[in-house]
Amino acid sequence: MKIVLLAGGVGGAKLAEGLARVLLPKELTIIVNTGDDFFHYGLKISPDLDTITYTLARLANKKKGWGRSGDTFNMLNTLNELGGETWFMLGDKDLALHLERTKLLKQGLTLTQVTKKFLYLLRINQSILPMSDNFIQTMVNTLEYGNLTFQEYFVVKHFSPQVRDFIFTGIDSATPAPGVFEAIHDADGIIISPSNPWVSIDPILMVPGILSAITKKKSVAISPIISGSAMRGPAAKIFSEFGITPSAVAVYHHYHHFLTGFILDLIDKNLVNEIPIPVLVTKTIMNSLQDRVKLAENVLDFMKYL
Ligand code: FO1
Repeated sequence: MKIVLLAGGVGGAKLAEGLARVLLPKELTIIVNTGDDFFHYGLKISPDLDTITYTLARLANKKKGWGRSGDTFNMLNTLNELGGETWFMLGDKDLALHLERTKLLKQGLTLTQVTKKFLYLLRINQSILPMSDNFIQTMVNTLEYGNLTFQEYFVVKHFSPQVRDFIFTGIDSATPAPGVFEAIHDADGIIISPSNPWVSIDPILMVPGILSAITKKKSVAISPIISGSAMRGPAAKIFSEFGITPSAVAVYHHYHHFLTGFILDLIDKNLVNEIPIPVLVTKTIMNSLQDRVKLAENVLDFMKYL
């Protein structure tokens, strides 16, 4: 079964790992959000691409959900002694990847080509594609500070400011990365990972052409909100700030215009009747590798009958 997974940060990476254990490498393409990307010390940082790549390479720091396991922070500590910016914690091994990516981009490679090169070197056989090779940046318009970059909002301000709106700068003139349309066209199904609908999934859907391509396919979404709250991050808080009661039903409505099926956690099984399309009720909380594999298997079985 050929699957395209739309993924952002940690929630997407966990399901990607489960699917990678169940599907053949060529059956899984992951289209990754790049709205979190930013320049830091002149380096082009693509956090969600790195989280997914490190996870499939089994190099990810599972506890933090970003960066590499077993990394050291000598550069950062020295930067601190020099009075530098240390709010974005770059590990020494992680830094090497940002240095190499920035050099390759400056030489004229696209983000897709750079990602493909890293996948080859890390011996990852699944396809991981940025949503676009164009630079798209998620700006968060907040009540307290006006426009913040995503990283300023998420890391510096710990997503505490009140969100009024999101602006995905550069998205209107962006095109999907090479291979994105083909992967969606050839897929037997599309899975929307339990990532943040607002800042991880919406940017992917808003790249011109992607939503209409997905609408033609069978698609399912796993709710990132369970009994009204998110496992981590600001998803539930943002729903509230937009005046929407955070729940799995709110997530369904966020995607309802294209979804074929929806996946709810066992805790929310009482919400089934509020969702007018086929629903799978299963354990969606992924702590162990076994949880990730089991969820992947259950979602794929569910999709077979849609
Ligand atoms: N998130 C944090 O909350 N604090 C950090 O210091 C931090 C460093 C970091 C370094 C590399 C990287 O790839 C991601 C990093 N993240 C950090 C996560 C980052 O903010 C991403 O945007 C999240 O993945 C949100 O999707």
